[in-house]
Amino acid sequence: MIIYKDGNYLPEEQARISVFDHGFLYGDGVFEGIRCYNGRVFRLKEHIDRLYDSAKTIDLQCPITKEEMTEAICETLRRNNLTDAYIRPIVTRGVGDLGLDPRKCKVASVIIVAVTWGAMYGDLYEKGLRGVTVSIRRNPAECLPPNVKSLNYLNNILAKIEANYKGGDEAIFFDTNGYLSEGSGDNLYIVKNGEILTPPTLNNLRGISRMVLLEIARAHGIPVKEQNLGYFDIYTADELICTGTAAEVAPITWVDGRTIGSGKPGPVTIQLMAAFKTVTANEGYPINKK
Ligand code: PXG
Repeated sequence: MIIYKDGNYLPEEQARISVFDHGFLYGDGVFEGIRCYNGRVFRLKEHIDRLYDSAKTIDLQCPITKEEMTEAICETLRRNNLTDAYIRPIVTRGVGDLGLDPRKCKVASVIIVAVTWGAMYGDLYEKGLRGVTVSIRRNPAECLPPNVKSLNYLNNILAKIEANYKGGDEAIFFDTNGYLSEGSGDNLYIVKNGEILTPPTLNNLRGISRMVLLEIARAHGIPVKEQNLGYFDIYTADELICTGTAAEVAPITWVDGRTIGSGKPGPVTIQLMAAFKTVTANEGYPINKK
């Protein structure tokens, strides 16, 4: 495996970070998760824009331009002979001392890892996932905005741990006001009476797959509303859907012991899963420019 690090393409064993990197010491950094389908990187510009917006929010200067980042991502895929892959660009604060002051870190570090990663949930796309509403709340925007895709994922990991021991495939987060937020690594939607309802993005990550799902829904004439939702809306939904770059589009058919809708992936979910597949198979930034 070849890994990009700070301008070099290195074998995995040589791609090392310092124990004084604040990404490691404090989770001080940002990242993206991107997929490449059939030699084309899906929504690459949107992912790179979000990476730089995450960095800007935490006052982190990415040492390479967006154009250089685009090229480094494509070159990492080419050097690994990958045409279908999951790509993880990471920007860390860089090497400092044991104090948390980021001014001690003179240059940020950029790492890009690309791996083969098929459908994340296996046969659950047909069976449906088990969702668990967790007691831990999503970080509020006034503390750490969920819009920042930071290297500090402990909030999400605590949710995942709780879902794991309660027998779920994915956690369902609420915010500190009791409104539906998102999953540990995906955005959530309910289908009710033929409409798609999803929370506004102040309390969750502005998912790129979310943007795509809403575009597809509108193109198929399915009405979409962004509004605050609660437990009641989850339990009484006709269908429940989650989306993410890793998860793609997946049905949730069980939550906290309640069957959602028919207990099987519903018609709107099935339609959107198929449409999402078509879009990902046909769009994207080509890694080999002619
Ligand atoms: N919310 C959160 C908190 C995420 O981390 C999404 C929503 C979906 O966003 P995109 O842009 O991918 O549609 C994410 C994405 C995993 C995993 O293992 C998931 C993500 C990142 C890293 C790992 O499930 N996240």
